[in-house]
Order: sequence, then C-alpha cells, then structure tokens
Amino acid sequence: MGQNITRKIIADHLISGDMVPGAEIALKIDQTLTQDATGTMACLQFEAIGLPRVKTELSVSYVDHNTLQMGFRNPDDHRYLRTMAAKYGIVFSPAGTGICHQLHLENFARPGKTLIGSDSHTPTAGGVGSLAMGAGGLSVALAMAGEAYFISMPKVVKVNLTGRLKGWAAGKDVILKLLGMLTVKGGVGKVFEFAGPGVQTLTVPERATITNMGAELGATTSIFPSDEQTRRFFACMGREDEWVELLPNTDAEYDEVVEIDLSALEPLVAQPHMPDRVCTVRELAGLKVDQAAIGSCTNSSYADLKTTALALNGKKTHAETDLLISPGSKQVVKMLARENLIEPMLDAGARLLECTCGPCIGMGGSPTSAGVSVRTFNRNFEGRSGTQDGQVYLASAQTAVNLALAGEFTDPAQWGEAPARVELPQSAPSIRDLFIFPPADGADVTVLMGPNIVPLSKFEAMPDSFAVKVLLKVEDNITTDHILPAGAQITALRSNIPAISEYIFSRVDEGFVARIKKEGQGVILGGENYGQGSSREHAALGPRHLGVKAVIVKSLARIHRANLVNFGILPLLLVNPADYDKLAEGDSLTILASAIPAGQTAAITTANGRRIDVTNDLTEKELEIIKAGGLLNYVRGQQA
Ligand code: MIC
Ligand code: SF4
Repeated sequence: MGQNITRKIIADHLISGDMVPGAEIALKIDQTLTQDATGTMACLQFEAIGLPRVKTELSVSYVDHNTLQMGFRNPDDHRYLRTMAAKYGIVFSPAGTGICHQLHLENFARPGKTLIGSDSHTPTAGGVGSLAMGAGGLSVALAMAGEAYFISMPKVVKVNLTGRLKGWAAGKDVILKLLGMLTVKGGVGKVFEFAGPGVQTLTVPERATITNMGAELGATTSIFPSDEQTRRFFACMGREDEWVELLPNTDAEYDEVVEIDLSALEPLVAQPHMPDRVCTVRELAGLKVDQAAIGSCTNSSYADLKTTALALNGKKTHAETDLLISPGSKQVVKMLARENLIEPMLDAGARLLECTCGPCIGMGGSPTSAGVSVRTFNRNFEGRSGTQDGQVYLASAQTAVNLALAGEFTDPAQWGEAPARVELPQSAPSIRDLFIFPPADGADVTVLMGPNIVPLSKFEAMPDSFAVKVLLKVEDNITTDHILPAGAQITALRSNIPAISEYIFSRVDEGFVARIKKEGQGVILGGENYGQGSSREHAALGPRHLGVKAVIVKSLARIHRANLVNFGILPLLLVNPADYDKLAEGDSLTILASAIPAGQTAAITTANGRRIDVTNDLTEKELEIIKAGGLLNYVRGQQA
C-alpha cells in the first residue's frame, strides 16, 4: 500500500505498537519546544528526572507568553528558564525574540522530524513537513529525557486541495472553511494531511497558518509535504542544507478524504465564541469594528505583515478602530524594516507591539466592553481576550486590515482589487545569534530560582473506592480557558500550583473553589469535547490539587485527556449520554476505582441506588498511572 507522509514519519519513529487507527503507539521524539507559561513546570519536571542533559536532537525553550513581566514573578521564571537551559543543553530564546511557533518554523523545524511542544499550536511546524504535536508539559519533559511519546495511532485524513486562492481569500480561509465543515471536535484522533494539486500553490507561511489552526479541529496534528515551496522557504531562512523532500507515494492511501477547492474560497470569519462558528465576511457587512489585532502564532509572518503594510500604505485606520500589530519574530521586523514597511503601519495609526503572544492570551490589548475585535488569531473563546463580553471574530490579515480601515465589516467586493500574494524574498536577515546556545558542558552552571516557583506537592495514590459529589456540571466544548483562564494576572502563577488553583473554573462558577475546599474532593460532570483548546497541564494539575478525583463526560479532547492521566484524575465517559441530563450538581456518587477495567464499561452508583454506566478508553498502563496518583508516582514506583 502506498504510504502517506504521516505514516512514513510514524513508521520511521515507531518504538512500539501497531499502526492501526486507535491503537496505542510509542514514538521517538527528535525535537521539543517549550514556552514560558507551560515550560517552567516542564523544566522542573525534567530536573526531577535527574539527567545531566537532554537527550533529544534539539530542545528549545522560548519566552513569549508572560513577557509583560509585571512584578518579579515572570522575570524570575525567565531567569530560571535561561539558567536551566544552559545547564541541561537546551537552546534558549529570550523574551521578545518572537513567538515560539513562528521562531521554530523559521529556525529549527525540519521535514520528516518528530516534534512535541508544551503548547497546542506546535503543529505549526507541520507547514514544513514535521510531525509536530502539542503535549502536556510532563510528556515534553519525558521526551527531553529521551522517553517515547505515547499517542493513539491517528486516522490520516487527506485534505485534497484543488484550484488556487483568488482575490482576497487567504490561507486562513482554508482552515476556517475546514472548521466550518468539521467543527471543533471534527479532528479528534486524526491527522490532516494536505495533498492534491492545490498544495504547490500555497507558500510555507500560508501552510503554517493552516497547520497551526488545525489544533482547533481537535486534531492530533496537520501536515504538508516538503516540496519546492518548502525548499524555497528553507533557502530564504538560510538553511537550505536542512531541507529534504518529503512527499506521499503517488498511490498513497488515506483513511478519509475531504475536498477543498481553493478557487471557490472567499474571506471567512469565525464568530464569537468558537472557532467553528464560521460565516462569510460579506454576511456581517455593517457591523462596527472597535479593534483589530494582527499577529499571534497563526498570522504574524513576514507575508502577513507585508500584506498588512501594503494595504495601510498612505491610509489611516478608522478613527474609532484600534489596530494592534504583533510581529511573529524579530526576523519578521527586520525583513519589514529592510523594505521600509514599518512606516506605513505607524503612519496609519497602528500600534506596533512586541514580538510575543500579547493580546492572543489576554496579555494587554483587551477590547472595550462588548467591543467587536477582529483578530488574526486562532481562538475566540469567551473571555480569553481579557474582556468577558468582548466579541472576538477570527479572520485573515487581509480581512483584519481592510476592516480596520473601514471601521466596520464590509463586503470584500468593496476592498478594491486584491494585490498579488506576497512571495518570500530569496534571503532574509538572520537572527540566529539572538538565541542562547548552551555550553557543551553545563555542569558548572547554577540554576537560579525565584520565590514564585513552588515545587509540586506529592499526590496520593487513588483510593480503591470513594464517595464524591458532583461539584460542577458544565456543557459541551468546555475549553481549558474555562477550566483555567489565561490573562496576565493568572498566567503569572503558572509555576505556583497552590496559588493558581484558586482560579480553577473561576469564570464559570465563582463558588467552585470554595465548594471543593469544603468537600475536600469531588467530580466534574461535562459534555462533549471536554478540555479542548490549550495544552496547559495546569487545567489538570489545579483540579487535582483541589481534590478533583474524576471527570465524567461525554467525550474528551486529546491533550487534556493525557494531562488528566498524567496527574491521576480518572477520565470516565458516559455510556448513555442521557445520564448527563439525569445527574445534577450536588448528587452523591460512589466510584469503585478498583473495579474499573481498562477500556471497558463499569457502573457507578448514585446515593439513591441509581446505576450510571461509564466506560473509559484507558490502556492498562494508563489506568495503573492514575491509580498510582499520576505519572510521577508511577515512574518513582517503577524505579523502586
Ligand atoms: C494558548 O494558546 O491557549 C496557549 C496559551 O498558548 C496554550 C499554552 C498555555 O496555556 O500556556 C496552548 O495553546 O497550549
Ligand atoms: Fe501564543 Fe496565542 Fe499562539 Fe497560544 S495561540 S502560542 S497564546 S500566540
């Protein structure tokens, strides 16, 4: 059978397991990336493993999320990350150099390699043919220690691209189209592999936008072949020697096929508050736009910002619309500066921000009350912008800049003739010497830790049986932003679990933390796709710290499921979705953990003797991990 590229890379890295969709497989990981919001925990976990040096081909530690550095907490964490990187052989990217995924794409990602990152948008590197996946911090720490990464073998979906983008349609519209078709849970257990004649018409920045936001489908990852476009990108980045061709066999087989005609796409937008609430820009004509923000790991490339600058040239943004621009990297800024493309942005009235995540994670740039913000980002979950009733729409840079000029949604037919799509220059100024490469031997380096870093407390093993109450009932598509909100104030506490736990579910139900503290333990009842969104393991660690023993849901998002296992929370799936309606907050349940078989159905009982059938998709080993109280306990037990 002809191989697709996903299966080729998996076969090359397979340590154990059968490549049958749904079966557990273990993969060798070549590269890792971490960022500062999840990385401090991941690095502490790596240190706890006790190795003198990372065992990957390359590990990079980026500082890009918590760069507001209000008070000592984040600067202290960043100093820890810098010294820790030097000691253990990790490349360090200081604050302001750029956003992890943009930097990794430009400087380190390689076709055919495996990469895991403690950030859900790690699949950005799939734009150059890496098999790149988001993971919890502990999984990344283990990969840095040379351990395998376990996933369930994905189905491979061929996204057959035909035609070519026309007019104002952009790479972003390809992924918005897919989200509209498949929804935020349409990709669970799948890799989206782009193929067909349309592929060669898309540049690497456009491809990276698509693979980046494939995370919003709930997919394991997304990937493009490595072809002539990819070679040109590597040449521009000054690393053509790292390029290799990676194509599917001509008779490659796939588990599923989705068709997209690029020629038929028009500018699209995702409406509040879900990335799959997609409609055309045209349909919203007349809606006032209070803010536009261009940047984030989705659309902050040279191509996106050159498009922006050319559209702004000689014009002014609407007087009642703020335009914020965050470049993806200092390389992008240097490329723009070289072509005098910064001036048109400044003269148009745009605000040029640092090369960081910024407004995407609520680090400044929040919209006005109920304000409409059009963002080139990947997530528009309620409250994520920092304004609880902010109305965030997701769109391409082309759309955002045109709406910033008009001050309202307009029909793209009124935007004039679309300019030619931006091509990459032959070469770009390098920023390679801004990375801090580790010394050959880090033995003498002292790792510096500030008071914000509180070591993880030890979790108890799971009791054989426990009586608990349902302490919170939530609906479908609960995101990790619902479980643990982002924003400057809360994200500053990522290396202090007791402190950050005070905010668990704070935006969903202010009383939750007090309730669980009073009860000592409890369970969460949820709907479909529970835990979608980010990779932050704090959304499992915090609940675990507070005493959450199990989540009982209709279905789970991939990375959050892994984080629950890693920190010893039982992820149980309702066999009869109708039981969701029968259970209420405050109901008492008895769970016989010792009688829950891996991958099979078991019953839990309510106080009035009613039986609720639950199942799980856990392997024997995962169940052992949970019963041990989490992966750290399990590994300690194995060592003993
Ligand atoms: C996000 O976009 O939600 C984040 C912030 O980058 C997260 C990581 C985190 O919470 O630190 C992600 O995508 O995994
Ligand atoms: Fe940063 Fe936003 Fe990308 Fe997350 S989605 S890595 S917060 S830019």
